[in-house]
Order: sequence, then structure tokens, then C-alpha cells
Amino acid sequence: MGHDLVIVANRLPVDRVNDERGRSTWRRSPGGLVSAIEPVMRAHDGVWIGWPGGTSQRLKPLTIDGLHLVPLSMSEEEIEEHYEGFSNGTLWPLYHDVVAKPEFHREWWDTYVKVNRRFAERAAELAAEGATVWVHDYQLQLVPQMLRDLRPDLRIGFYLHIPFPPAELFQQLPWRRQILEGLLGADLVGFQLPGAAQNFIRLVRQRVGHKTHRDLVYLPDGRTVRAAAYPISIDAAGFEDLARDAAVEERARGIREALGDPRKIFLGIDRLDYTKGIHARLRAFGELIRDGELSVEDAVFVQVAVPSRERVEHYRNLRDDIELLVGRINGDLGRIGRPAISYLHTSYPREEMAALYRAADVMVVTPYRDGMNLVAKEYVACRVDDDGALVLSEFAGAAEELRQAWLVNPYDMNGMKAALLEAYEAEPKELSRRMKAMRKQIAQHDVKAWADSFMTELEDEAHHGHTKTVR
Ligand code: GDG
Repeated sequence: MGHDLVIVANRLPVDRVNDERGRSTWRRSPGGLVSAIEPVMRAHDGVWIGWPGGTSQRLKPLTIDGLHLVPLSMSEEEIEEHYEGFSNGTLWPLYHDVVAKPEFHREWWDTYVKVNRRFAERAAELAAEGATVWVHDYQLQLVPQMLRDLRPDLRIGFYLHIPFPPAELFQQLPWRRQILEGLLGADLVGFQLPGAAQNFIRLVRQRVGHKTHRDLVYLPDGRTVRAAAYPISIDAAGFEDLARDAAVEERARGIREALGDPRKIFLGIDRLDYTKGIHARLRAFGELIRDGELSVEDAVFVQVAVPSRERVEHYRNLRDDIELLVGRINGDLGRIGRPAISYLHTSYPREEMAALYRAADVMVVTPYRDGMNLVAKEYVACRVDDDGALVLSEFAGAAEELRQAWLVNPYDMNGMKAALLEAYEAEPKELSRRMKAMRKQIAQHDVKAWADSFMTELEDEAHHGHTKTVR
């Protein structure tokens, strides 16, 4: 007796927290992925396997709000070598255009293999005969093949939330072949963008030597693997409802007031990550003030930097760099009660995020490379009055859908300054024309549509693959 659907992701959609009495308990972590997958989980009696954070041992399966969750524990060494090491010190920078230098360590790889095997073994135990297993993201790329070896009866889907790099970069990885073969254990490998799927297909042809045609890989045993793009999205209706909520509207007014009712508010919200381009965008804004193009009486930049991967050295250094820059800009250009940048190193509840999106006139999203970037989509969904401007990096996956944003190259400082200024000065008619088009795109392509299209294709693909083998 097992489950017909198994979700395998590095993290569980819950966090281990302490209640008022200091006893540890579970709290659901908010997030797009859970809300997308929840309906599918309920419909299929699904179970979700993942790490709950921390190093607690021997955690039991639990059910929260009707969702079946199976925690997998990680030792301190596994957190260091699998999560912080190979996942975030090797794969993350390698897959994001080597914005930072990836580190290659054999011990990290060994632990990556070990942890992937544990996830695969647990999934094999929990899946019913012929069940569907959906594996998520770069931390678990070996799971599809490990799972297929254990359970050839399963349908296996894999989805990569981050970019998949061009062959020229992927080539650097000493374990490139193992990763490709790990992914090829799936029936369907999903990416954010068509270009990523093409990178994968090309690598499989060149490095593993399998025959490929368009989005299909033909394996020697007769099985086929499809690699295609499924751009992820958000719960657009949910964000829109939240943005229209009276308390959120009131809070948005409160935020403007607290900032001294400037003419325009610029906003950035990102995990504090070197791929997000936070430093460059703040520098661009600072220069506009220094040049006299903007004044601190008229404009303020609110930057929310959400703490992330704080034990990794690169992330600690980045935080120092950004905070030094913010201090310099505010010290040089601010006035009493009028800092140029209002900087917050914290995370907020969803309601506060929505209020910030509603309060902001110019949303600035300038990653050097980003699989999708949901913050850009959330901003659009919250602009229920069809106003506000989005300045968006060409190198975010979201740029392929949000064509009416002010698209920028985050490496081009002058280009970025010009776009910030144009967005600041744009006429209401122009803003509304652009925002309407973007809102239509997001409303039609929400996260439910994403999950449905992936699941439907996975079911078709696995079926197709089986008949092929029989023939
Ligand atoms: C990876 C890929 C891809 C942020 N701060 C708070 C908060 N958030 C929420 C946002 C948004 C999510 O976190 C961040 O998603 P992003 O897409 O912007 O970026 P990553 O974390 O890097 O996500 C990315 C994504 O996976 C999905 O596939 O788009 O490219 O890198 O939803 O709203 N939420 C709350 N408080 C915060 O302070 N409640």
C-alpha cells in the first residue's frame, strides 16, 4: 500500500519551530510551490518527502492540514556538504552563468550522491505500484535514475527551478556525465525556458551520445525522455485578492506615509543572493541621485534583502558589500529623515509583501541570471489599478513573458540608470498600457496551469514510453 503521487523536494513545505512554551512544533511555510502542488497532492492522495531544516533525527511522518509529509533528516556534515557545499557552492553558481566561481570538491560530490540515494530509497518505499513521482530541483538531480533502478514501474518527472547552463559552462563539472544520466532516469524533464531544455538535449547528445530529435532523447533500451519548458508562475488570483484586501490597502498607505510621502517609491525584494544583482541596482539608483536626476525629497528606494544561506561565506561577504554600499549612499546623499535607501534585512508575511507591492511605483528586479523570478510576477498580480512600472533584467526567465517591462542588462550601469529614470517619469497612460498586457499574461498563465501542464504531459509521456518499450 503506497501513495499514487510522491513529491520529492529538498525542503518540506513546513518548518520546525518552537511554540510559546518552547516545545518544537511544525509551521507551514508559505510558498508558491506548495499552493501549486497542494491540489494535485489532495486529488492523488499524495505524499511529500523533504528535509525539514535543522538536524533533528528520527522524525516521524506527519499530516498537516490534510497534507502527508515525510521528513528526511540530514546530519550536520550532510548539510555542509550536500546542501551548502555541492548544491549551493558548486551547482548554484555553475548553473547561474558562473556569476560566482563554483567550487569542485570530491567530498561534496560523495555526500551529494549519498543524500540523493536516501531520497530515492524513501520515495521507492512510499510509492504505490505504477505511481507518479515528481522530483524537484538541483539538489536532487540523481534521484530520477536511482529511483528508476529501484522501481522501474514508476512514472518519474523532474523539474529544475533554476537555469540549465549552456554546454560551455556545464562542461566544467567533473561529474557532468553522472548528472546527465541521473536526469535521464525521468520520463519528463521540465525546465523554465526552452533554451534550457535545448542546452540539456545538446549535452545529452554530445556527452552521453544518445540519439535526440527535437525535445526527445532516445535511450538504447527503447525508452524515451522528453525535455521541455514549463515556465513556473504564481497564484495570480490569490495575490490579486490579497492586494485588494482593505487591511493591505491601508497598510500600503501607511508604508507611503512612513516613508514621508515621496513622489515615487522604488522597490526591490530578493533573497540576499549574488545572482540577484542587488548591489548594481542600488549603485545605479545612488548615481541617479548623485547626478541630480533624482532627489531624496522625491524618491526613495526600499530594498528588502531576505536572509539566505547565511553560513556560506560568499553570502556573508555579499551582505557586507551591500551594507557598506547602502551606508555610503545614505551617508553621502541622504538628509535627516530622508535616507536615499530604506534597507531591510528581514523577511515578511505575505500580507506585508502585498502591501509593499501596492505601495511601490517602480519595482526593480535585476538579476544577473534567474530561472524565472516570481517577485516580478507577484508585483504585476498586485497592481490591480493597472499602474506601476516594472524594471526587469533580460536575464530573468520572467523576461520572456513580461515583454512590456522596462527590460535591462544588469551589467550595463548606464542602461540601468536610463531605464530607472524612464520608468520613474513614464506617463500614466504608458504605464497602464504596459501593466494591462503583463497582467493579462500572468492571469492566463498561473501556477495551477503550470502544474497541470507538467502533470498532464508526464502522464502522456510515461504512457507513450511504455507502449514503445512493449513494441
Ligand atoms: C527559485 C529560482 C524561480 C521572498 N521574500 C519573502 C517571500 N519571498 C517569496 C517571494 C517569491 C519567492 O519567495 C522568491 O522566489 P523567486 O522566484 O523570486 O526567487 P528564488 O528564491 O531564487 O527561487 C527562481 C523560483 O525558484 C521558482 O521556480 O522563479 O528563478 O531562483 O514567491 O514572494 N515571501 C514571504 N516573505 C518574504 O519576506 N512571505
